[in-house]
Amino acid sequence: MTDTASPTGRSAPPAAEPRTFRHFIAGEWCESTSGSTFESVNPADTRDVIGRFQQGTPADVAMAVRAADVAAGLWRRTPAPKRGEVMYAFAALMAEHKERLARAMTREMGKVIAEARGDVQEGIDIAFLMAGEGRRMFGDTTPSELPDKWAMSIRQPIGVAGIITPWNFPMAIPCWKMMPALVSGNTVVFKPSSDTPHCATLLVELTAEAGFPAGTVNLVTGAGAEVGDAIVDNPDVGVISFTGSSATGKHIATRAGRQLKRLSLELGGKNAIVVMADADLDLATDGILWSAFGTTGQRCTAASRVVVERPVVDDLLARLETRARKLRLGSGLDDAVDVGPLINVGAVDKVGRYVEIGRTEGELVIGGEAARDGELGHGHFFAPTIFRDVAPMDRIAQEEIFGPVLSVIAVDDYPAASTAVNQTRYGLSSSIFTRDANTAFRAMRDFETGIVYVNAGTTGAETHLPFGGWKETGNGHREAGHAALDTYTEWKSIYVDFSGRLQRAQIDNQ
Ligand code: UN1
Repeated sequence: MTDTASPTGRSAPPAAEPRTFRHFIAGEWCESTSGSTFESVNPADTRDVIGRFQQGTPADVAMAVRAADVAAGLWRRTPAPKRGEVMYAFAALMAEHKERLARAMTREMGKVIAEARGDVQEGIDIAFLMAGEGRRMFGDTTPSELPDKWAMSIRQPIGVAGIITPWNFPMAIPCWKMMPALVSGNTVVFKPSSDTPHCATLLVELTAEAGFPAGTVNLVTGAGAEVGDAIVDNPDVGVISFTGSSATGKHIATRAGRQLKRLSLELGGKNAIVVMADADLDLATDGILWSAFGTTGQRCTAASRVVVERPVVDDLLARLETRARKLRLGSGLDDAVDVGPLINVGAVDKVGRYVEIGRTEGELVIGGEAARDGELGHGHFFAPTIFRDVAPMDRIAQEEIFGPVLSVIAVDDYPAASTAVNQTRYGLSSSIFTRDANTAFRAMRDFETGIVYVNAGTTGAETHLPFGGWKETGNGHREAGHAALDTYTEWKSIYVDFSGRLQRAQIDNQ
């Protein structure tokens, strides 16, 4: 594990000359047919170049899919408990290397180190969960309607899974997708975001070390228009899983739809926290700040709306403002830092544009600009921002900003709060702070989101429950939990007739 001559240079100290990393295809680290590379830089300090990565091409994708297709023949016949054992080894390796992986993640993606550890842990959790799935993967055995006949259903792998992942959870999300795909007997072609190719490379190194056979996990880095589209279009890729923007999700869905391809999408969110007048306001303040400004607001599950009963608006806002002023921005490797950078300059521009829109819609309470003082000037920092007096249909309350911008919406009562929560085209996560059990149960029933929290913020999903959203947040699939297996398997229903005669269902037994 300390071999500095490893093909990807994983353990080398930061070098003056950035290293060049490679694709991983058919068990070999290899260069792109393009002959060109791109850089990954530290968003907290763009002078820090993490490495150069292969600018992948459709030809690279074709090779990776071929390798995955060949490997799929053997892998699907490897007993699922054996596949689970390899996954268990991978999970254990991730746990062993948790700190190294977390530090690399903070350097490349920017989230503060405690959160990066959480991201790695989420990968470990799903790997252990799915390792165990190798010994479950339950189907049903059920009585036949006919005598002397057996009926059962089993799951079977689809073949090659195309895994296209974002930068905001650069280890957890690839693991959420690759682990269920692999344990159910599929092989993988993995294209990570071009903002976090190093995190992806580190993960793939560990899959190889854990013993996933050559060709079961293939990594191709590069642009969505080149690599992503080629994966989606390749007829030998049977299932695609994508997490990212709604715009890209619709683009992928259109292409995949032409081939009637299985597709799991995890897209935008505009998640709301409701604060009832009877709530514990200190607890609500903790939950709101963590959900809105943790990961610099760059979670699909981040809270970007607070819907609050009018009598406590001023009290809640005073607490939020006081606490938000104390949040420290900086490099996430510094333990004292609360909020890291945005991912890139495009994100700073986008958040800035929404703040300008917000100034015309609500009243700015705090923040509202990029943070460029001193060392921060080398990175993509943006001050935590709160708007008040926002109306439910205002643009800043409707459109996904994916940054540290929170809109506070005042309402008269629970029905108005519930309506506001649901007045969005997204439906990932929601939460309510209340001390009234009846109100809590109404929210659990009424909120149109895939995840509902009571007396907690909108983030913090655990890997053994289904993860995903309603409406335009997705297309009906779920990640995590055993629900994830539905994305990566085909059901096969099997009938065995041991009567020795022709038995006609729905006819002979009537
Ligand atoms: C995401 O932002 O896409 O619930 C994933 C959470 C994390 C996962 C977020 N466990 O916030």
